[in-house]
Amino acid sequence: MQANLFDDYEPSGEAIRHSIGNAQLLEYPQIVDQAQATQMFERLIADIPWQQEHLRIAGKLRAIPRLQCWMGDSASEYGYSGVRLAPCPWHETVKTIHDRVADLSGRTFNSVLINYYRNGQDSVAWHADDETELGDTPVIASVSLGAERIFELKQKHQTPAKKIKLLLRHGSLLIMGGTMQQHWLHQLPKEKGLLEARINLTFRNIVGE
Ligand SMILES: O=C(O)CCC(=O)C(=O)O
Ligand SMILES: [Mn+2]
Repeated sequence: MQANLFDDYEPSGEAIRHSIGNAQLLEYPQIVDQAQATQMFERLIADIPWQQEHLRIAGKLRAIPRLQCWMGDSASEYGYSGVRLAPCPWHETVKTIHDRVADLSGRTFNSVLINYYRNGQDSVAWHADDETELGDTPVIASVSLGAERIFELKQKHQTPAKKIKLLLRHGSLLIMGGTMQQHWLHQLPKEKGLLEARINLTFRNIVGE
């Protein structure tokens, strides 16, 4: 059992702690320098076996608005909204990013969902990363490469629901922890006119392996 990151761990000076009630967010604006982030971005675009996943909505199979790759230790099969993903083996660059995240957070992760947003028309809708295989209070470490995008958070059970917007920068890390996934939803909205691509890597731990 790893220590609770947010209770027992004092983040280094470069971290911004967002205190939002019972949920916890840590933001590291730059975990690798810009040139290295660009190199990583280009390598991942070229090397990752990107997949187009589909969801069944109202009886129709629809392509989700982004490409994805599920990567990790071989036992970390993962499912959401009826889609089951078998992991690809770790890519060297993803492992390098993982190790940087592990250094900063004091945690290791056995899997990562990688999203490729080709332009501002790609997005992810309101959801929480609350699948049972992630446990009750998952720590999700989210690394952004490429185009800056707005990331929105919204309270689940409050009226009016509090909403928070963050700008996710090239080479940044956002760590969501505590009861964040129980009490908040998050999304990456579409952005009109944006032509540049973005990659997001959400490192996760599948429990019970
Ligand atoms: O792209 C992002 O910043 C968020 C992705 C996300 O929420 C997810 O993959 O579950
Ligand atoms: Mn998510």
